[in-house]
Amino acid sequence: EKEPVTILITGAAGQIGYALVPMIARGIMLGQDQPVILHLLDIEPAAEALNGVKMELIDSAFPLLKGILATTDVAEACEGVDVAIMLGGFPRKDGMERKDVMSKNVAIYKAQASALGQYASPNCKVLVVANPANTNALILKEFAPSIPEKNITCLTRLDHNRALGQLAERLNVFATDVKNVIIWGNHSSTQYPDVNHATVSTCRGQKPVRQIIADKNWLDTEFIATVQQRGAAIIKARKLSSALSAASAACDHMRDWVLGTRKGTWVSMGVCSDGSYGIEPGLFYSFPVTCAKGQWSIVQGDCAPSTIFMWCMINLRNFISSSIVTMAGLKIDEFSRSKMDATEEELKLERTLARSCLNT
Ligand code: NAX
Repeated sequence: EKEPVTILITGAAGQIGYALVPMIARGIMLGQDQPVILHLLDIEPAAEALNGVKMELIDSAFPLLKGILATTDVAEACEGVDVAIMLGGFPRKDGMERKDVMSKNVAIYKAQASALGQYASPNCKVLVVANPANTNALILKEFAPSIPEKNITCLTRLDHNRALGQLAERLNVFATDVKNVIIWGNHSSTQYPDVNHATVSTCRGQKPVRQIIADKNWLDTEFIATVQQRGAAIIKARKLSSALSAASAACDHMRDWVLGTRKGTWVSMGVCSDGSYGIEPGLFYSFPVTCAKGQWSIVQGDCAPSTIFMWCMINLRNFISSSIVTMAGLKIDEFSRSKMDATEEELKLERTLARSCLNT
């Protein structure tokens, strides 16, 4: 039998936590042959509810579950963890300013980064789910310098899966028949769900989605807006935000990262930009990635000289300002470029706001 993997879940008494812990304990995240130990962290006001979750885990007698720690002590929770799923955060309440929410979360992520850096296993893989997810990941990176930058990611897989779901519904096929959509940028309403490289399997093989869905207008407007606004639509319907789909996406994200993506398939992950596609290095931005041997890499795609030339022209600005020069990636048209830039701008603004919160 394999050695157990220790997994930290922060905000474990919350609604995503309640959906996520049984999925992990059933082997959906790391595989049916992988025993796990769960470290559940929440804050003092949620301590009793957290203990209730622990009681239910005991009552489930999960064969793969080799240990449960439920605590409100951050240091204890981070001790020896191999994987950290960060669900804990301060929710936006009515009447709260954006800056107030940011300031609360920046403080939380700064403190938890230090604890992870100090107590987690040196190669711990981190997934930030709590909003603002990309910026929380950025803060975590800045305050946990001992954790390799490539080990810190944020969740945009839910948006990716939502895009697959919308296309599958429209085409009346299974979600598994559609692949290679891309979520670019921020996990917010400025994200850009891109179908330009997506394909659908038909009886005549894989066909581009753009070839099968002739209604360009639907793809360029309604589809994008539906994916961007899906979180709000769920809140309207359920009177609660997405939980089971978020938990499922977190499992997909970690499973693909640890066990690898399928050949010919990429997924979307929020990762620290290396300058690919002209996105400012250091920003946490969602890119198409493939994973192998526990490492993700940004999809670089075709490198025809004309593509490289076009890419250089578009990204002249970043070419000059960045010391990192990467190869040209997937072909990006003007429509996509402007949407990718807009979501990058929002991330820069969030970073400025987060840093100003740290200084006050
Ligand atoms: P809940 O409010 O149900 O749960 C959050 C939990 O975090 C609570 O139990 C709270 O006590 C705890 N918490 C607060 N401060 C903490 C701290 N300092 N340390 C540890 N725990 C702390 O929210 P839930 O619906 O579970 O959502 C969790 C987070 O995911 C939210 O920030 C939410 O905005 C975010 N989401 C992100 C998504 C994504 O795709 N990236 C999608 C779903 C979700 O909206």
